[in-house]
Amino acid sequence: MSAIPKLTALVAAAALLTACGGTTKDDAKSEATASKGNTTADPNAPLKAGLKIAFLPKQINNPYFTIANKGGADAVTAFKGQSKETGPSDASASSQVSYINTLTQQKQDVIVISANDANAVVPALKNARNAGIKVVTYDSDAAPDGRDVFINQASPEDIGRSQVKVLAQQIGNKGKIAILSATPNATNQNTWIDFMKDELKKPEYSGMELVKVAYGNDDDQKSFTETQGLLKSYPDLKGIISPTTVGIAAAARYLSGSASKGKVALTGLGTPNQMRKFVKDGTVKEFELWNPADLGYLAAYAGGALASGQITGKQGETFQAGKLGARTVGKDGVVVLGPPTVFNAANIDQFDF
Ligand code: RAM
Repeated sequence: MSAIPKLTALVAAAALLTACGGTTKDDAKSEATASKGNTTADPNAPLKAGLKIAFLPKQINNPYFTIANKGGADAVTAFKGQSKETGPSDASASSQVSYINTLTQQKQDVIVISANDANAVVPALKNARNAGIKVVTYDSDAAPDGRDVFINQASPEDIGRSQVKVLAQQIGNKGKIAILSATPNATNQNTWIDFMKDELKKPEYSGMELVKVAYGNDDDQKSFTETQGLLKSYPDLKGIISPTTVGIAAAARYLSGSASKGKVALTGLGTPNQMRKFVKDGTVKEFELWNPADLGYLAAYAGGALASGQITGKQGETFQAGKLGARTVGKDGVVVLGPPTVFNAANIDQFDF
């Protein structure tokens, strides 16, 4: 039951399609089908042992991804595969392409990627899929033809709207606010920000004005400087939403050492371990996050299920995700982890990640 003949057949099929001139939409569709192996899901297929699963985060030096990929590695160990993590040190749009190409050459069975850009990674991911590699996006999606399934942390609508609600409560629904995001291309942050903007259109927020979306590029220093810049440009700023763990930690560090501490509200998405001291010193009242380890764990099991033929990425298929139980593939190949946790002074000490 070697994977090699299968792979060779797939590569040959892909080559045939390319030879036929895959330029139209229909051709593109059949290429996608070819890369999915044209198989039917068999939920009872055993999870293969020895699968090679590679995690490719937005960037490697981000504590959020360190936690997520540790969760992923634990899952891979549990089903007797081999995992590794590789990736760029910056989260710029095309920084992941060369890593995808290397993983393809290495004949990994699964690439689990948080895309820095929805489109820039797609040609390389398509090559990987045509070589028989299963692609799971997690955290930040790529365009659907670049992947088999997307493991979404939580409902993007809930993530976006709830952060506006939390901030509004803290500032009495009044005043200038800003968003400190990750990179301008980040699919996940941009989706959440669209929902924030939509939420802000509601009459109860008519007294609030979004004055700027700043980008800290998920770089600690840049996020710190951008926060400083926001307060300089808008001295009457009342609040900041930072939907990135790197951004919120840097913004909190800036605020906690400035005259704005306790005066400018800050919320967003952060890890409890990075944010604990800023909750304790009164800089931050409340923020949210899912457990990144569970996200990586679920992504690993989805990769294992794809590579074992348990699922193909179609809506309605189900697979077992270890301690997270049975999971179902939803619309557009999306699997949702679950609702995030809200952290504040009352509960933050119960969490260690
Ligand atoms: C940062 C990254 C990641 C995002 C979290 C909330 O670590 O931008 O993509 O999901 O924040």
